[in-house]
Amino acid sequence: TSRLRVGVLFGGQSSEHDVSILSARNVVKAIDPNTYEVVPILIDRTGQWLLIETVQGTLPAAIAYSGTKVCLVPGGRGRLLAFDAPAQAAHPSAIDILFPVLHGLHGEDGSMQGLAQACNIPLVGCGILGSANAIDKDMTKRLLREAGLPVARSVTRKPDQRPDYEDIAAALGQTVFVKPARQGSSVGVSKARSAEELRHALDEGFKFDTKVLIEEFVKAREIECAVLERPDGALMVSVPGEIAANASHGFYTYEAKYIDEDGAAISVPAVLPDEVTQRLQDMAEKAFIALGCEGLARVDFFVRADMSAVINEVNTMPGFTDISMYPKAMAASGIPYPELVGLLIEHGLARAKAAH
Ligand code: G1L
Repeated sequence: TSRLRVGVLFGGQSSEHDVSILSARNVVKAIDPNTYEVVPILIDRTGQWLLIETVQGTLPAAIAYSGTKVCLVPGGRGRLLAFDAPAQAAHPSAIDILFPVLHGLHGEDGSMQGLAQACNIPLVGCGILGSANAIDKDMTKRLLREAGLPVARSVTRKPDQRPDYEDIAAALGQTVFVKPARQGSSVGVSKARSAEELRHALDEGFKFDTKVLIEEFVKAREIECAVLERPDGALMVSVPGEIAANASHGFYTYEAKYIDEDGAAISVPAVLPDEVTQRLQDMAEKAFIALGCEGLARVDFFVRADMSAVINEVNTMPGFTDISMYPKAMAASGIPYPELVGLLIEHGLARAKAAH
């Protein structure tokens, strides 16, 4: 019997291209070679898909940007077409499931999930709805609020709806954060404590999106829970982890969260009273359901000194190297990295089966 072929899609046209390659190498190493055959597909910086040759199933440390140009066939159940190849060259074998390891542009906003759906191929992780809901901080907050979950106060603004600082300060306090609505990382996020700073913060935010959130400042610890949907549909929530405060930034920069992630900045489990841990886990599960997430998501909280909490965001493609928060929190909850990767693939396959 031949092994199922897992298409690991990585790279991408975003600033997080290199992070994606690092994560993909971790994922590939963790996939059980007895059960699955890894088919690495790199999206290069121009958006081109390249089928990468592996040496004994291992992705090379430095990816040479060459390979066979391929595309997925709409309705093709994972069939790949090679193009720009010699006419006599055989097309590569079909893949059985797509494992996206992509950030930013079209990776986690539902686009890639829609592509998988249109191509009739099973996919690991959230589907179109959960991805699209979670990528948009405005939609996320509306859905969480409607589910009775706590979120920070905020207003949403378009470029032609620039607010007065006085009105904002009256509604949300002197210090506010401006965030692009649909940006996976902290890119374009800034703090404002005056009319002048608010103007600059909005200019900055609107560089990245046509919709920004102006949010109250919440003085709090950053606590995160990993949620996993098992292949049978049962939800499991990890112990909470904590991101250590970064004194020099005051909030988490893209670098601090993804690249300088040396394990020291993360502590799992977070030190919290048991009843708080339970309350956060319960909220994490409800948030996962409220947004229509599937497979996995990381739910991020702000927890104040009085132990009141708000949900900051939900990430459907969290950091995923073996030292990232999601895998660390799952490992601390009894699911080591290779088992986690296996469960996610099984979940994707089981969901596709159930849909037919
Ligand atoms: F497919 C999963 F398992 F859902 C999945 C895919 C990708 C989980 C986490 C990630 N993460 C990333 O792709 C990354 C954004 C951290 C790499 Cl850049």
